[in-house]
This record gives sequence, structure tokens and C-alpha cells, in this order.
Amino acid sequence: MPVVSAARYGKDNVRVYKVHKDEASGIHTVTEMTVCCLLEGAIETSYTVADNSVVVATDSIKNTIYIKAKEHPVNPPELYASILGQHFLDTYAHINVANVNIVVKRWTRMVIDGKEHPHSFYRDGEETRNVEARITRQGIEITSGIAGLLVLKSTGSAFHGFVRDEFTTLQETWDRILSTDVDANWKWNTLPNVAAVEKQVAQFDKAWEDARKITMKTFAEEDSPSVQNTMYKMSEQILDAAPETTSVTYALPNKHYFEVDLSWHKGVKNTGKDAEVYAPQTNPNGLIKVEVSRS
Ligand code: AZA
Repeated sequence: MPVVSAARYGKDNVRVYKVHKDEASGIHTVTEMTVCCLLEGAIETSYTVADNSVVVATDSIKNTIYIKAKEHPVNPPELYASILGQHFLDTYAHINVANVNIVVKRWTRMVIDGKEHPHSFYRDGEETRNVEARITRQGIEITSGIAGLLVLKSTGSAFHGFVRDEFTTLQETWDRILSTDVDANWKWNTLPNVAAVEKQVAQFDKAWEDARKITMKTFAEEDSPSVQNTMYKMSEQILDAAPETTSVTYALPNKHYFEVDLSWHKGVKNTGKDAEVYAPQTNPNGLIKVEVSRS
């Protein structure tokens, strides 16, 4: 007879907004996030024999997401994810794992006439701050990350010395456009419980800020010999900046910008050192991934 070898279920795409209103100053702080919470445990019978007595309804999981957001801080998202997941383990003996994923959108405070506005914000890009937490009775595994940070540099990138074979048409280049959509993640040492997560809250925000800075500074300042080498240098620095992490991953699409030969029009020069007008490519794109761990 077939067996259920893996199963998880829950609510995905739960959108949550929370405002903190500081009474004294009148300053509001807002957070908007999308939460996915999937449970694992002794739930096989719900699949095999329609035993719903082991099922916490996904609607209840959604409600729990709202209530826990009301009762507890939602920042940093690593802490909120841990608190939410721990609730299910504390409440249900047959639930062994809560997988909580959070995607936080940007709401950046407006600066009006040089002053930070107390309650107005704008979306400065599609970049998100992400958390994937796996909460178990043995410990809490957390991976934090950045996704959707679109960057481009108009020079300071090269790619040469690569394999040439019968299928190679790509020319070597010592000066090219480099653009990518940054997806970077850093995995934390497993923490024993929510109290340990709470103790290290400052590190989560610091690592996120450091990872953003390292990614952008390295991207901007380095003369990149390849995406591979650049992402390795970024990973090394994040491991240094966040000693409680075990590994860093990057996934970087290489978003190509092709030169356009315009010589057909009155001999216009638009290639090599004369290139100014390019054709941005939607697809295909290179995709370069790495995981860098402490040796
Ligand atoms: N890495 C790069 O940085 N650029 C490339 C590659 C690669 O592997 N392949 N084509 N262009």
C-alpha cells in the first residue's frame, strides 16, 4: 500500500499590515508582509482516510496569523515567524513542525521639506526582506534574505577567459553592462527556542542591513571579472559580518543588454567603445547560483 512520505499544509499568501502608533511623538511605523504557514506532523490520516480530526483548518491558521500579529511585535520578521510557529507546537501535540515564510514589502518614510513625515510612506522598489523559519521541538532554523533588489552598473564589469568550443559565439569583453535581480539568503545557526531568537533580535536587523550594504557596495565598487566571483566576494563578507550564520546563498540572473549595430544608418558607430544605445533582453538570461559555507 502506498504511504504518505511527506505532507504539509496551511495558509499561503496571508497579507498582513500592522501599524505602531507612538503616542508621545505621534510617529507611526508600518509593516506590510505576506505570510505562509504550513504545518507538519501526525496528519497522514487526513490524507489517507479523510480523518479531519487531526486538521487545524487553514482558516484557523490564517486567523492565528492575525491574532499573533496583534499580540506580538511583527519586527524583526524572524521573531514573529518563530512566535507564530511555536504557537502551533505549544497548542497541538501532534504538530511537529511549523514552516513559516514571510515576505516583507518596503514602506519607506517620506521626507517632506527635509523632514521625516510621521505617517506617510512610499514604495521605493520591489525589493523584499524575506524569512524562512522551520520551528520544531528540537530547535528553530531560520534563513533570512533579500529578494527583488534590481541593480545595474554601466561599466566596471568584464567577462573573458571562458571556455571556447564549437558552440561558442560570445565575444570576450573587458567592459560590459552588469545587471541583476539580487536574491541573497543567510542561514543562522539553529536556535533552541523562541527565547533564544528574542535574545538575538538585534542581529537579524543588523545582518539584513549589512547584507544590503555589502551587496550594493561590492556590486558598485568592484571591477567584476564574472558574476560568479562577485557573488562569492559578497558571500564571504556577509559570513564575516554575521558570525552567527552558517552559510550564504546568492542566486543572480545575468540580465543581458545587447549592443545594437547601427552602422546600416549613415555608418553610425554604436558598438564597442562607441556603444551608447543597447537593447535590454527579457530572456533568456544567465542564472548563477552559489552557496558559501564556513570551512
Ligand atoms: N558568468 C558571467 O559573469 N557572465 C557570463 C557567463 C558566466 O558564467 N556566461 N556568459 N556570460
